[in-house]
Amino acid sequence: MKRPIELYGASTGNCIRAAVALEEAGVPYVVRHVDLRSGEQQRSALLALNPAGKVPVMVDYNDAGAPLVLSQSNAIVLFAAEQAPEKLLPRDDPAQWAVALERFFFFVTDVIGPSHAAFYLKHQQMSEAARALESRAVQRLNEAESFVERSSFIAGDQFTIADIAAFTIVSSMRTNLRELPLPNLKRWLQEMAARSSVVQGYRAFDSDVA
Ligand SMILES: N[C@@H](CCC(=O)N[C@@H](CS)C(=O)NCC(=O)O)C(=O)O
Repeated sequence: MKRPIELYGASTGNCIRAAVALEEAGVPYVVRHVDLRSGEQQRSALLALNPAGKVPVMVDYNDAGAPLVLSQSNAIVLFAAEQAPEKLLPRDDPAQWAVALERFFFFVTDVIGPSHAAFYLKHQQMSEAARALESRAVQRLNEAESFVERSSFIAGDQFTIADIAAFTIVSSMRTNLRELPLPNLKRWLQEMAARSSVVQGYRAFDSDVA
């Protein structure tokens, strides 16, 4: 019998994003909790899988020999999209496929990247640089309002990997957005929060088995 996919992680945006994608694709997985506060990510068992000592880490014990180990949340999202063709990434229309990828990378590189760098700088006591990067990320989120002005989802009328990349980061930045007039992005955020894969993805790290 095939061993289920293992998802090492904790209740953080990057890990939840990976869990939401597996949930949405209907891929069975088992959660392996990593206690970041006690530094479990630096212990040998996790370092053997990801020498960077970070989570999420996904291990797929497929039949093809060596297990597949992925240690980037967004690679796990793309992996999940491959497991459920059409569900997370439209394939029939090349233009829709390209827009979904473009918006996925918009969030990965223009919002998640700067926002994580800002978090790092803050912890390095570089508050001014952190604020500059944070406001850059918020500025990009203002642009995302137009994505959902005329459609239900970030890349059109279908839920895609772009919604997954967007959700955890928009959700974690919602206090920065409170005063901003972004009615469509806020409506989208509420709808995403109620989506079953999102609810399950958030719960994944509350118990041992998802
Ligand atoms: N680019 C990676 C970032 C992974 C990352 O920064 N993980 C954080 C939790 S969200 C972590 O493991 N932090 C623990 C540490 O750095 O010691 C991804 O998207 O998966």
